[in-house]
Amino acid sequence: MTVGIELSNQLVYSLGTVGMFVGVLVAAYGLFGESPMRVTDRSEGRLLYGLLAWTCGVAFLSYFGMTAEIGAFRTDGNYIETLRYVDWALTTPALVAEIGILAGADRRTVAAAALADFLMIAVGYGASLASGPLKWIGFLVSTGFFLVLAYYLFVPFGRMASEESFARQALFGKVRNLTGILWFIYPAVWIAGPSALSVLDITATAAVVTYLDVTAKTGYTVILASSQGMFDGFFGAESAAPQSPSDAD
Ligand code: RET
Repeated sequence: MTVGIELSNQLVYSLGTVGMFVGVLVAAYGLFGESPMRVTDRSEGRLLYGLLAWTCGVAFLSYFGMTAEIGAFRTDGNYIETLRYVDWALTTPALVAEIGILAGADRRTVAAAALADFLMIAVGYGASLASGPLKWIGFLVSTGFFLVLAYYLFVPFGRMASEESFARQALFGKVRNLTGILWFIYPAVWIAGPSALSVLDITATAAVVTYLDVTAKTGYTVILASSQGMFDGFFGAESAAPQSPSDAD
């Protein structure tokens, strides 16, 4: 079925595919290579890179599929990308879990935050398909789950992270703030775009969401990798942080 996608939409999604591929490469190198682990021990570092490889890998496939116009359809004047929601449902809980692991949170708390995230996406998808008042009720319920998630990120995770090492607290702060701030743009774009008011057209929405997604996934992966020391030495020896007092002289 053709849905009338213009070339520029496909261009946007191809750029997204490339952006996610960069994330896959960085995460795979962290997972399988001999990259340093400055902030975590090796087994936990591998777990974090593994979750990011999954996150960027699923998004890579999803963007590839969206470039090929798979799973997109129109209802009631709305335009829905099914692959996008499948990607988000499978990967955003992994990003949330990763922040919880960095905070040193217990499993129950991490699972509760990841569940709130999953429900936010699932109900959001339902709201995209619905029309009339049901759409707005769905939007409000999804936003409610989002606020629960934000509470977990800033309150229990923040409290638990304060007992961790300084390097870990710094990394936790970076990815938590990236997530906490960037993710608030998604519901605003959802309202403005073709899922609801259609003030933004399909291509403009695709461009904004692709930019947000690549930052939330590949950007996140690069932040983790750079804090762990993967890029030390790439930009000259002087930018490499000293490992121990004996390395400093
Ligand atoms: C929806 C619609 C309804 C209300 C809310 C939403 C939130 C979505 C978010 C998505 C984050 C996606 C990420 C993807 C990375 O690739 C579902 C748009 C609150 C926060 C980070």
